[in-house]
Amino acid sequence: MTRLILATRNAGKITELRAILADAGLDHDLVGADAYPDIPDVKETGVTFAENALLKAHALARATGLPAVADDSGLCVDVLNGAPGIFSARWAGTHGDDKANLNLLLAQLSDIPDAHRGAHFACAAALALPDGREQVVEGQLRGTLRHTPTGTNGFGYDPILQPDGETRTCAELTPEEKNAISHRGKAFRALVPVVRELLG
Ligand code: ITT
Repeated sequence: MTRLILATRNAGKITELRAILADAGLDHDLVGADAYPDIPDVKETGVTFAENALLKAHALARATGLPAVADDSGLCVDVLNGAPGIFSARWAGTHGDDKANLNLLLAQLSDIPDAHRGAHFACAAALALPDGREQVVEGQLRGTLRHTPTGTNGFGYDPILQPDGETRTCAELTPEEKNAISHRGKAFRALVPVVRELLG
């Protein structure tokens, strides 16, 4: 069975990726980057989701000699011209402090009425092989930002994004419901045929 590295240290993402890839019928041996603790974190120096996803996937593929998939994702707010965007994980300063990031964003948008609270989650999913071959695909989930966080599922900004056509936030959806419509679900389902083509 071909081993495939999931190049992320975000536990919420690893859970989602395992479910999305298994549901899509990918029967590769999926291993999280946490299985390789000695490999240093890659600096996300790209200026697009796609560039950063490729940086992460290539770094892990080079370091392990195994094919790697990575995503770079974030929340893009219309009235902030797409911010926090690629800075979503460190919007309040500390990388991965989901609560501080969400609270800062809510404070910044406190005067913005519902009609102007449009936003989307974006995800670029990348596959990199040790020989340097690469592919990247993207997915989005459009919605509206709530004024107060609701729900306990998921991670990051899930408690404030209400997908279009839904009455609940992403954090009130079951994992299966979120994966079926999410930016990450769309991007990784599009990546599966690419993985099959390049890895067999
Ligand atoms: P890795 O780089 O190790 O994959 P990370 O958390 O740093 O983990 P990103 O750089 O891609 O990942 O940042 C993604 C951030 O965007 C994440 O921390 C959340 O704040 C937000 N985000 C992305 N997808 C999300 C989702 O499905 N639900 C809620 N927030 C999400």
